[in-house]
Amino acid sequence: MSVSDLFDPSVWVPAPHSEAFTDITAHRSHDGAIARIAFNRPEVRNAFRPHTVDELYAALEDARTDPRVGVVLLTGNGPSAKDGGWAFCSGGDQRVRGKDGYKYQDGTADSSPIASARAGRLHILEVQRLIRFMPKVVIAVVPGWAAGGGHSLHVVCDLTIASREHGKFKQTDADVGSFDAGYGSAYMARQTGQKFAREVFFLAREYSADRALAAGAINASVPHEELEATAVEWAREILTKSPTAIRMLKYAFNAVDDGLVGQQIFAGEATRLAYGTDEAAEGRDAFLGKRDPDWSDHPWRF
Ligand code: S0N
Repeated sequence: MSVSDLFDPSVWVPAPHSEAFTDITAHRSHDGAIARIAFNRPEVRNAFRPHTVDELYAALEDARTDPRVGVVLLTGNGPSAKDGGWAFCSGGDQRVRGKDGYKYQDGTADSSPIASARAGRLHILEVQRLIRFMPKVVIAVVPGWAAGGGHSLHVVCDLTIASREHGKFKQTDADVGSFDAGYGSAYMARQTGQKFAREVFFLAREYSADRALAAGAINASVPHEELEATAVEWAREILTKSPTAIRMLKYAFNAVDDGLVGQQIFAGEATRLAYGTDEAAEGRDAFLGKRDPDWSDHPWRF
């Protein structure tokens, strides 16, 4: 079934557990190596409500833990049946934004314990962290507007490929009294430099895909009709590489901006690699054998 005008049904099959999704779609390539996850609310420029974020998190977590998946394409279905407009994502659904955050519309009474426990959650930030920390390459595939929290999502993805004709970038946060003071802004400044990032946030202007490319904010601007095919091509190229090398490189790129969490994640991977050495096995075996370890086969390398 075609879920979007750019979706090629010959490339994709439904992802496991995806049947119940209402606000997103989730697919896998036939060999399972590429995940395609798409916002599916084109009538509101793919804005996310809390339920959308829950589904997005579940689909990304599924891709993270699926050993076949090496690359995730995050995109937006379209165009809008209303006016033909295209969007990657326009951020938080302003229609359900209350005084203390975005509200679920599942009929739960505001006075219930669950409603008060989840009030004020901005759990799109949990999605950002999942994208940031998953040891797989996440590519933002931008067929139209990337605005507000949707702009932040493209910033946090590892790579961004946009439609030359319809890809548009705009950080509306300050227009609507919202601010992504984390990855959306500070990490963007790392990518493009402070001056351009401050301009994007302070003026909330609209930027074309070509302008974003020139600013170093995205990786490629390609003809609209070729957008998803190009993303699949990039994914296939990445999939020819060593999974461990890609994993270590992603964590190395992250570490410099992620403080002790970045160091912890990179260090965990280093420990995991070290566990595979004879030297580490000697330490374990000596403990289990109640003897002193013999490091004589393991020189102090320089
Ligand atoms: C995307 C824009 C620029 C597109 O303009 P265009 O093409 O002129 O279309 P419109 O006619 O404006 O829109 C078509 C229909 O879609 C509805 N709509 C669009 N965006 C939203 C939205 N975000 N929420 C609800 N509805 C939306 C329009 O209303 C219209 O509907 P109809 O046809 O019925 O009139 C333009 O639409 C635009 O500027 N959209 C708003 C963008 C925005 O301000 N988003 C919110 C920004 N803030 C967040 O996302 C905060 C949440 C968040 O993610 C966060 C929170 C804390 C920390 C970090 C973050 C983070 O940023 O990640």
